[in-house]
Amino acid sequence: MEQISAILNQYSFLEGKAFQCNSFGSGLIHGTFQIETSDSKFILQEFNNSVFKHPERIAHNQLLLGEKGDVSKLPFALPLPLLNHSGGSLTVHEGKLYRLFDFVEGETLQEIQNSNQAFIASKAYGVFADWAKDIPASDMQESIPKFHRLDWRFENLEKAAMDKNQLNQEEAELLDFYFSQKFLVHSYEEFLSSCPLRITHNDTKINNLIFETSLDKVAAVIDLDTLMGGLLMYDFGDLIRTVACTELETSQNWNNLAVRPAIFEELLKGYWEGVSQMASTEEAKSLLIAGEVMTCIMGLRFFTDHLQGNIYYKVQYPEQNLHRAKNQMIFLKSQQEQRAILKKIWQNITGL
Ligand code: GN1
Ligand code: MG
Repeated sequence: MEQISAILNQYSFLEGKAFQCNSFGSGLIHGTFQIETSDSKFILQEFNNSVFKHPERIAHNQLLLGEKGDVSKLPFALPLPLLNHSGGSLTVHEGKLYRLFDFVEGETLQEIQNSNQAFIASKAYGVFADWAKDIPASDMQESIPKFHRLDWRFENLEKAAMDKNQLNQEEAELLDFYFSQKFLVHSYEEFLSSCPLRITHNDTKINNLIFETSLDKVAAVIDLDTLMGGLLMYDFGDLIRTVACTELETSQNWNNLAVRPAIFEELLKGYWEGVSQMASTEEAKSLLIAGEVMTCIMGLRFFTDHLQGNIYYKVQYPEQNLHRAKNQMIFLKSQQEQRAILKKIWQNITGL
């Protein structure tokens, strides 16, 4: 408590105030606490700087967003870190870094419960991209370098596979599959050169939204650590990857793992409502392969981590990253098998 008090005292509006502190949520990266005073609530985060090695870049990006964008024009909250005495968003205490946010009331979901939630979730991220379109993305710094570069993730798998002498049959099958995706890397590279750099969230999972308690409206877009310059396809693609699949990314229910075209449709309708005014034709086209690109990226990352001995992702059992990579492989295949159906939906919505 004394520690927390010393941190909170670095914020003028909390100086000397009585408070209660409880650990909060299920986040795996940062330590999270809820702070309650007599009249307000806050979230205090202990920042994990071994995962995010460039906290100053994150702080820079978020400050830029707050300065150049008018957050009050968004139909939901975008909780940016509050500023301490020295005007900084990162507070240092005994060698550790902390951030403080206003608390947003509401609920988080790990999975959607109905298709309208897919629509509103996706629309929120689309509206966010449109809102941020006038902030120069090139002024943003890379909080995690090359984060969604499919070409780089592909090369990393090539290297990891080369360093490993022997692969078992399952690993060899997966490697063949991922190597067969070179064509997808080429399509990605074409879009990378033809699409403008935008401000993207880059981690658009459903649980990075806070819904109002009624669960039919987005109250806030959170987790802005990976916010930086990116392609629209990254944000839309990660929504497809995490919301349009019949199974979670940890599932081993291989036979029931497929894309849900009806959910793809809701996601695209929602995202398109947000971005249709700003998106170029090339960007609109990129949305059709966005899900494949992001699924492939995550498959490559999981598989590379498996070959390297699980150094990045936490695993509950040794083969978990292999299984995650297999899950993403099956989901990617499903999207590619159903591309014609998805394309029809895409044509109807975008009019292209
Ligand atoms: C990581 O930590 P979390 O769950 O928010 C990863 C994302 C992946 C996700 C897969 C910084 O996100 O890119 O999509 O795992 N974030 C980072 O579950 O690597
Ligand atoms: Mg996150």
